[in-house]
Amino acid sequence: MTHPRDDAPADPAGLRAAIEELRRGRRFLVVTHARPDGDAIGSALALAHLLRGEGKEAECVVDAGTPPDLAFLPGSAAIGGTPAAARPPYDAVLIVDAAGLDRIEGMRDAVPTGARIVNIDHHASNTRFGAVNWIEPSWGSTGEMIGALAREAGWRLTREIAVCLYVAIVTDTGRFMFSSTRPATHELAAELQRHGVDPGAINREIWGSNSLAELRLHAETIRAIRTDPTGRIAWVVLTQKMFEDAGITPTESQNYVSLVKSIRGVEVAILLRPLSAREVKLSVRSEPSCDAAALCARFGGGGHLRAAGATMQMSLEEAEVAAVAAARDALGTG
Ligand SMILES: [Mn+2]
Repeated sequence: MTHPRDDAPADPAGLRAAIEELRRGRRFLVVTHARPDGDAIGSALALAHLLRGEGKEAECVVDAGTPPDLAFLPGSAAIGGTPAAARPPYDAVLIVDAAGLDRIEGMRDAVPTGARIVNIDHHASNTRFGAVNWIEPSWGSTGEMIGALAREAGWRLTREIAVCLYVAIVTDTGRFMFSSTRPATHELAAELQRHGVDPGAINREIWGSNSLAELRLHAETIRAIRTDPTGRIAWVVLTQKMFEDAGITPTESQNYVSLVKSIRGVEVAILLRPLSAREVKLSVRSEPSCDAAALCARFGGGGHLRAAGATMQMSLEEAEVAAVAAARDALGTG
């Protein structure tokens, strides 16, 4: 089986427009989605490092700052966690890995009114909220987009940039194992390794740094998995109490939904955890028989065909019923 050439962007005009914007400006604000994962923080930092390498100013703000488990990324300590950390004016605000402007949540206040927004993202559900939009829905990570941008612009990679991009890519492609992984993904990873990335060291930082408490929470999560009678839908509800008992703060990178998805025969895996009394974070992973982004869109969210999420405005109990019913609908087993 041969693969078509896959390294060309689907939206070359978007890429060119983004580069033009970055070449023209001198001062930039870089923002990404709330509760950031490795792709969000890695892409934002890599873009900021690239711009600084070109003699420009780039500040990063992210809602609540860098999660502790990604604090090893070069430059993460300088990321602002509140809108007040932004110091306008900016020539453009660069928003990465966010499907909609609402996804940056509290950092909307950091974006000056009337700011020129450059939207760089790989979610099919992206709402094209920027003055410039570059969207690559078939690419597995925003990190791959930043890598392609650097190459197209002829900007030099440093070890710092390579580490940030590698973490973005390795996390969002499920360690190069999701179906979104392209030959070009591996080619970029190889280039990043040649720029000083140590894959073993990154593996230890991300997947080999569990505390015993985190592993115990894994065990609790597995214990709490429920399945529907067909065995095609599995879900888990993580309660505040489970986190409190374990003494753990929830973060996006814990990725418990993959544990649920790993059960043979499961086509839709659902993870629910409370954000507040009437706000529940929904995460969905699916087989091609279910469009995860469409499922999450029913609750105001979005994402990718096989990995998506939403913030459900209801109680945890209501969210469980609604999410499982939506999965049954999606599979036609309702
Ligand atoms: Mn991403």
